[in-house]
Amino acid sequence: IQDGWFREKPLLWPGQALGLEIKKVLHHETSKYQDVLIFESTTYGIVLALDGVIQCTERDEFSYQEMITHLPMNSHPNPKKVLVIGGGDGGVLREVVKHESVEEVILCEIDETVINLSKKYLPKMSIGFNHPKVKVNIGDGFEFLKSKSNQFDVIITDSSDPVGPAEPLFQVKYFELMKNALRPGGIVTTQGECQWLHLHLIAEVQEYCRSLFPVVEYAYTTIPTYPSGQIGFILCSTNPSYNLKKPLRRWTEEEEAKLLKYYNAKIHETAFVLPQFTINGLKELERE
Ligand code: AAT
Repeated sequence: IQDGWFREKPLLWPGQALGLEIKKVLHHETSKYQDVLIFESTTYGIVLALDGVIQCTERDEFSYQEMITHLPMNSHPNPKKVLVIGGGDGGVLREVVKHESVEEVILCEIDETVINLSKKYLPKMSIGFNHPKVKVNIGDGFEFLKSKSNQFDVIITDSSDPVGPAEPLFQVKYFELMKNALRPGGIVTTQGECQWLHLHLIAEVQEYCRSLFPVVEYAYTTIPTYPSGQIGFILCSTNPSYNLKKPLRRWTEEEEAKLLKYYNAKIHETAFVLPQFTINGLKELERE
């Protein structure tokens, strides 16, 4: 925070940093796990930042939360049990319960402070916690998964970046644990960082996903307040016949207009179409 502006701490994207003008700091503390800042911005509504990195803003959160949820959910024929790792603001929960097939959704967030502050300052996202199908577990997602097998149809890892508490969530062992926790035909999706900045990381994660899952795909969305205005998703399926690039289930256009602000069946398909520098870069890195 300097001269009334918030500036991101660019550990994973050196040389660039997004700035947002602050109207008012609402809360700032160091929790057991991370530095937690909530402020009102002049143009993006309320903002949550962890360890100096923006996690969500009221103005553009729907792009990320809808895409990370509906890409896997609409690729699954009948998702009943869903697990969300991270996601302490509640936005992904809000999206998951839009699917009527869902019987139970468990959220495992490491930092209770994020949940409590989101309930106080981010009501449009934390509304997700109020749904009767939702159960909350406070703890490390990696540890939580160790005791789970054959339980979930969809697992969504809505995690922060791989520095700090989310570091284990980008390791191969974590993907093995997720695979083991899936029921037959299950799908996992994880926050997949940014093509402009992290091709190395994307290539590495994709490579070990391919050693575990028969189907691995990369999709992305646009979002002004994440680094370089884009964030990706890595989707993996245990069923080799699934085509994650096409929604298996879809809402009608009227339902889309009512329920959604970013996702629709058409954008589901285009989200997997990658620019040539990404295709070339990933191929080159795979050869290394
Ligand atoms: N929907 C908001 C987007 C996020 S929030 C990521 C959440 O993951 C945080 O609340 C954080 O406390 C939680 N988290 C981090 N590590 C773990 C862990 N090991 N187990 C469970 N939860 C964890 C992501 C924004 C992406 C930002 C891109 N630059």
